[in-house]
Amino acid sequence: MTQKRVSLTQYLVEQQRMHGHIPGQLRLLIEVVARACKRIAISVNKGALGDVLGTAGTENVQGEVQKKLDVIANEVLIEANEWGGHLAAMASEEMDGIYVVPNRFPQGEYMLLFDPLDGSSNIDVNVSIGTIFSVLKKPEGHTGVSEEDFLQPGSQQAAAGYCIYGPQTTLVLTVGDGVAMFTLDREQGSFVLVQDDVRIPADTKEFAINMSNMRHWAPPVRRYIDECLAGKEGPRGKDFNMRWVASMVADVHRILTRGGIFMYPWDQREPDKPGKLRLLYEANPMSFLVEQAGGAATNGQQRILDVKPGKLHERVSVILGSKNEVERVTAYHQEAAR
Ligand code: P6P
Repeated sequence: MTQKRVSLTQYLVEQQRMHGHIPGQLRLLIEVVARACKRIAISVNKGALGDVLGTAGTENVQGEVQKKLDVIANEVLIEANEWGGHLAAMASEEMDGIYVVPNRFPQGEYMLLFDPLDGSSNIDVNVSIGTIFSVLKKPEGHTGVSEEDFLQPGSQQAAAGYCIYGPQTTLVLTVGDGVAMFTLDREQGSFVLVQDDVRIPADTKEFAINMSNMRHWAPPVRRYIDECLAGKEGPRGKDFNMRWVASMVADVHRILTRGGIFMYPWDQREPDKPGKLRLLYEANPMSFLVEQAGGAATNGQQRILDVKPGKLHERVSVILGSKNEVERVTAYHQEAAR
């Protein structure tokens, strides 16, 4: 007798009944985001057949060339979420400022942040990419909504997740009560629970970093990677494997699935930039997921979820994954700072 599969909707309703973590507006928000991800998956899966590859001929706020799918994914998320009455505003890697829900729609108490399609450099070469999203509550007592309302530390997130468009289309979600994974059943057209209570092993033998930047790293990162490369004969006494998909969603999904450490650290190429990845809609949601799965996430100095954002598109150095490894790298940074 095959086990009865639990849909995303049933999971959310049962979580609300058991734990009360998921008020109606938040459940609606999660289901609308999941539906938007299904729409995005359809475009992603068409590739060249859907005339969605290549660049859009525009640049985003980061000065990066936008891929057609970046723009499509952003529009899908805006259109899917703006009418529901659950949101006050949205923020996206692809938009300079916040998107306030138009007056023709009711305003809600939540704010949605997203990287609509992370890993864009992989789109044209058919490597897994994903949508990353983060949910904050609008601060109490504020009439209207402003960019300032978004500048909350990641510890304030009400929910976070991503949808990875790979061999499977899988939605990974936390509302602060562990991490669950839902794979899209294309015949039913719905996300189905495939793993509940995801756990990251505290130790690992696998690191993920872009090795081509080695000469630019700060000493603590260099020390950690050198020790991994020294293998059994070195101070770690074990051999390590390396992975780098150059798609954060794919690298994080591997770590949630089998452990590992992911690093995109500060490097001296642009010393004023704390790191490449964005705090609010990449590092914070991924850090929330990783911590909820028993892992750790720091910027080398402090817990990423404690970082107080100064601006919407702020960047941060990211070290996340298996707890003991993240703590080791962070300790190396703290030793170097002393
Ligand atoms: P690099 C994708 O563009 C991204 O923002 C992350 O998904 C990924 O981890 C990183 O950049 C890859 O950067 O410098 O290795 O291409």
